[in-house]
Amino acid sequence: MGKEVIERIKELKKERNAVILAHNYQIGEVQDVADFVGDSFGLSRKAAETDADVIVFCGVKFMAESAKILSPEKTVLLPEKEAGCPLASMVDVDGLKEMKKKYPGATVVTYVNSTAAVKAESDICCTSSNALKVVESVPGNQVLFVPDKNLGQYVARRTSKEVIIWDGYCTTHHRVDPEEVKEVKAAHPDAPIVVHPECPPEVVELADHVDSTAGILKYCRESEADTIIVGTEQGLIHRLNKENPDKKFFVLSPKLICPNMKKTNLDKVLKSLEKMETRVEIPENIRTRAYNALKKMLEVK
Ligand code: CIZ
Repeated sequence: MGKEVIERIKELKKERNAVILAHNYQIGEVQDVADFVGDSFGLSRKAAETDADVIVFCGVKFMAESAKILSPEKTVLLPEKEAGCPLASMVDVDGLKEMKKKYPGATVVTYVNSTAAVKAESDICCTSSNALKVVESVPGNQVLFVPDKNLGQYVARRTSKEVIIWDGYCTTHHRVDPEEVKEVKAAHPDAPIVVHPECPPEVVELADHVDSTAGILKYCRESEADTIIVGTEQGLIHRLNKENPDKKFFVLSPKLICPNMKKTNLDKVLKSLEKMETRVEIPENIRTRAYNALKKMLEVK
């Protein structure tokens, strides 16, 4: 059954001239069938460089939107239409407009983990790896950082700018408790702990390294340690194990499972290609403004 589904996905992928993207947090078998595995913005950029007509984005909705923002001429499909992101839902355009009125001098820096509509209302986007650099690059001393408060805190503690932080959080990373980190440290005293900046600041402070998923992959590749504790969604462990067969990886907490990321499976990928569903569409006036905010981020040196 599994093999048949994979074969059918491969056939249809050719027929449709499609490229399959899987986020680092997807289940292993979905990662294994994908053309590219990575973070949401990196994947969107890779897909834009291909001559594919169709992008199947195995991830959550805001990620598929990012692919559409960069590739408006391609059909972008989200295999599981209910795969949302609680963090992205914690800010809407009206709320953001209110905050902009309250802080008219602030530059709005929005994490890519946000809807296209919110990106369109922003001055510039950032990822979890370039957030500090982006904040430092913008003119003026006041920044409104949207929507992740933990990434916002991470930046605020490392910049002299005034950072007004939106009260959003990733419901998966935010659950990690500093007590768990202390317990894991005691159990594996020689293993470095690397965490995502969406974790609470008290967890970040206890870590040996803080980085995006791409940064965690690099750290683990280059580390001389044979055992590493990883504080991000557990889907990343699949890729870490594949790329580093001689090392051992443990997820920092059993709570690090994103239910939305686990909604996509091979059957849904196949159905998506068969029925060409669910198409992600963005009104052009929103797409171009969101594109500008992403483009500005790319111009930061
Ligand atoms: O944008 C992404 O892919 C996310 C959510 C995290 C990361 O650090 O790659």
